[in-house]
Amino acid sequence: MIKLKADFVITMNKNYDILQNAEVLFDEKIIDIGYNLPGESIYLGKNSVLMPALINTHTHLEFSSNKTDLMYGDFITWLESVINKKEELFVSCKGDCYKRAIEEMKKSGICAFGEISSSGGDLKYLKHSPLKVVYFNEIIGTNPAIADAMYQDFLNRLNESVHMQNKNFIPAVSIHSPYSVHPILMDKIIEIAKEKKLPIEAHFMESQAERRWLDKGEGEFKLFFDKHFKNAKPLIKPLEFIEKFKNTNTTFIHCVYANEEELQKISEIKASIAHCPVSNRLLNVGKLDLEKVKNNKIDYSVATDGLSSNYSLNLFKEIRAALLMHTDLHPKYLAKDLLKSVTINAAKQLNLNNGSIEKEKSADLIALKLPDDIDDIEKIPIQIILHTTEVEELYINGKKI
Ligand code: MCF
Ligand code: FE
Repeated sequence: MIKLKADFVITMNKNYDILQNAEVLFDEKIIDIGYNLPGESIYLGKNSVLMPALINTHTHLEFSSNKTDLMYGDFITWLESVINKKEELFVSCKGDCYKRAIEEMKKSGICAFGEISSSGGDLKYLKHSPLKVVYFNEIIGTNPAIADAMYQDFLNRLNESVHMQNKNFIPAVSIHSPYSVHPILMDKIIEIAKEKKLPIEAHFMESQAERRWLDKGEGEFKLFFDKHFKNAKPLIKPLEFIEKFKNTNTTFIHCVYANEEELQKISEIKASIAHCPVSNRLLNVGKLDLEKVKNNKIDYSVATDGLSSNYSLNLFKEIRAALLMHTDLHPKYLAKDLLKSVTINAAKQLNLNNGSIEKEKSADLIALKLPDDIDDIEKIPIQIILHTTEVEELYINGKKI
């Protein structure tokens, strides 16, 4: 049993309680939070903060060897560069490359991440990860002639990951996007997810090109599809796509171009959104309208996406970018929301029993220091985001990492 005492304990409970000079008692799970709890306490020091560890809901670690290979600035140009460089990047990401990616996340206080696996090549490097992994086996493919083969390959990868399942490694599924997966494949995979209660992630309405293609079969995606697959047509309407995920735990990634009707549908089926602001900026697709997301009562997480569209997997850097980018929102309240987005909201999306400091939750915690004294707890969220890049301590399942 360990008892930590901090100047500020951010619980991330429903009331967003921040307790001063409080203690947290835990073993693998959180036993109690409060004052004068039994046993010797370890004081985390002046201006210390103890809070739930962060959760990065959406990564693509297979691309972690990318630094200068991919082309930023335009979505379709980026996609072409991914198609050209993917194999090369995957081959060059081996043990050390995964270790570095995980190390960077760990330093920024991440205890768990959602990994989109397109090849399964990452499994052997991630199955013994020190961080919790929710492993999303990705399906991609619109060509009915090879749909069976794609499905079989997907099933093999999924089964392998299901065999690895333990409390820190959780299998899941990902349908790449409405423009890149055949509806027949979507249905089969959603059925499996329902049956096995697996979380789902799907990229959705990331670019203007995707919007035009799905609405009208026009635009840059038409040129892209004409070049790669002759006579392609959009295979599904965006609303129909969302509707398919009813009665599942689905997170739609990006949603920059989702319209009001689609956001309402996402809300209605109780799905959620992952927002990747740096990725959206680098692929130059604009930014998610967080105000509309909130008005529709949709929970969102903030995630880094992969090094395929980011320079870093550090989640504090990501929420700092979000804080600075969303100039239409009040920074004090946005900061509060952003901390929620990478803890309790993210935990819900990944089906994890963490993300808040409450009894019976996994003891996944971080300790960090504010740069100076704070006279009003209202100031804490924004100051944490402005001044934290790496954390002082990370506990996962009650063990210091
Ligand atoms: O989220 C970003 C941008 N949107 C779509 N896909 C990806 C992202 N980062 C990596 N990807 C992967 C995706 O999982 O790139 C491939 C897929 O395997 C694109 S389709 C050739
Ligand atoms: Fe992504």
